[in-house]
Amino acid sequence: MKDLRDFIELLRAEGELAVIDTPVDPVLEITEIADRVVKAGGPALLFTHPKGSDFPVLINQFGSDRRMCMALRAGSYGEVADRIRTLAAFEPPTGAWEKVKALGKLKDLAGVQPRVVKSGPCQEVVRTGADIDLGALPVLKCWPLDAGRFITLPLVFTKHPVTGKRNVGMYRLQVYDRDTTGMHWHLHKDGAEHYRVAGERAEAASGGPAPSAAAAVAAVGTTAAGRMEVAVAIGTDPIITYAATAPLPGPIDEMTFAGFLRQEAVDLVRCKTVDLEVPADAEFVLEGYVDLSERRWEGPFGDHTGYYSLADDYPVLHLTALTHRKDAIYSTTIVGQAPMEDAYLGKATERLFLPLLKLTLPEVVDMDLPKEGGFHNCAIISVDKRYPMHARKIMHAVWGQGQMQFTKAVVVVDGDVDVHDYAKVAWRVFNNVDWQRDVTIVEGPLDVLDHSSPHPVRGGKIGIDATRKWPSEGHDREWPADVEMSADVKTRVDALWPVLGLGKPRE
Ligand SMILES: Cc1cc2nc3c(=O)[nH]c(=O)nc-3n(C[C@H](O)[C@H](O)[C@H](O)COP(=O)(O)O)c2cc1C
Ligand SMILES: [Mn+2]
Repeated sequence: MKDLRDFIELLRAEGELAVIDTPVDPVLEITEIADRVVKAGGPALLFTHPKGSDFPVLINQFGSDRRMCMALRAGSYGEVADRIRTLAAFEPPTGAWEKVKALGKLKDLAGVQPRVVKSGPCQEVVRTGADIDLGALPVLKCWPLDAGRFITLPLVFTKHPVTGKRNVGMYRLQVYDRDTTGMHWHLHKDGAEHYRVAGERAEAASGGPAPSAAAAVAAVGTTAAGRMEVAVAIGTDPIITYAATAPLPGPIDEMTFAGFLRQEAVDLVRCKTVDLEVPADAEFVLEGYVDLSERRWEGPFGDHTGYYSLADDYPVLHLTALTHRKDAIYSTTIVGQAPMEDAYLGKATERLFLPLLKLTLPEVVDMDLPKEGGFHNCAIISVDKRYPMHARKIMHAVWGQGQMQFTKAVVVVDGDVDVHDYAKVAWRVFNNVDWQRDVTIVEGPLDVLDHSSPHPVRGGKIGIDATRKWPSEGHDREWPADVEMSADVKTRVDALWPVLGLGKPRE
């Protein structure tokens, strides 16, 4: 499997695809259909006749655990997490057998760096100048109060203006006209950081505020005219699409991560009008630039919090080329009230990044990021508690950890609690917490999408310590035991059960 159409064929063969030939409007109608289907656990949808466009629309490709795992080439999230854990273990080989195993790990990493190839199907059709028309694409208007049509599953490629390192992030694009869109990279994201550094350098070059040391180095991906180049791929191998959503540390190339995940290097092709490379097998590619001083009103947009994200000023992407396959398929998603398709992308991240979190926090047993909290509003974390106030340490570590910094509520439970069983978590929280002693409220950065704080991008966060309290934590009273039946009685009743006439035994 190397591209989106291979995945579509796999979905078809596995009974995971419904093809809809009836003409359907990308304005609101596809949303209503896809919303009903994802909430019912239904298949991926291929609309062959979206109204107003010759290109078919694929939606809900990731919309179940099974399809998400198919995209990851794995039987379960755990399989992928295991590969990441072994890779991250850094254990020096000891015996001969260990050395052989270490070689296997190295092989895992060799050959996963992206390679640049001469040509690719994403450039079968090249449109420039007046031939560029985003209106030809079946871009969805997702929700009634959306400001317009939004490209919702784009892979945005930029290079760091100083280091030249590539970043790929998924940032939605509001279509303004034939050849301009919004560029909704949030303040904290890597694309926005590239843009910030490029702006700083342009200011220094034009004799503005004090030039930074960085400005002395030749610029990468920026032109003299105060622009930063951007390329956008739409419709790729789903593992590449997933990689663009993954919360990797800035310097790590999402395309190398994708290569590692699929155990095969990603083929990239040079863009036609900008100095960037994009997946050779993509369905569509937008090439262009953002002006370093231009901003335009973006949004509102029905977002994955289940609310409309508020309109704000964002950079503008100007297209210099639109390239695509001859029979390109437009790949998209909708977000809104959970569960939606992105819940499965989020679940994959929760599972795949747990082993990486455990590298610095080995006492963490498990974590659950409820989709109802949009993955950044709540984290439930179980911990093998080793010293007084350990739960507080976990809270602060989470608030200092990459995109987990946005977590508005961190709930810490003991290591024997199943964090995915919300009823059990609620039982522990409602009974174990002294609301005066066990709560920590802090202030810090918030996700751009938060609407609850009186100020944008900063506000309050809560940590709840729902672990059993120890005398060394100032809890001098006895801590009661869980009410549970003893194992020998359970075994006796198991044996008795068939003759009691009470139906199927309890799980
Ligand atoms: C469907 C979908 C849409 C997203 N839209 C945006 C967006 O518009 N702006 C944004 O900053 N992040 C958005 N994200 C989240 C980012 O893709 C995610 O934080 C990613 O890690 C960013 O990459 P980066 O760390 O390289 O900046 C979206 C994620 C998904 C799954
Ligand atoms: Mn990144």
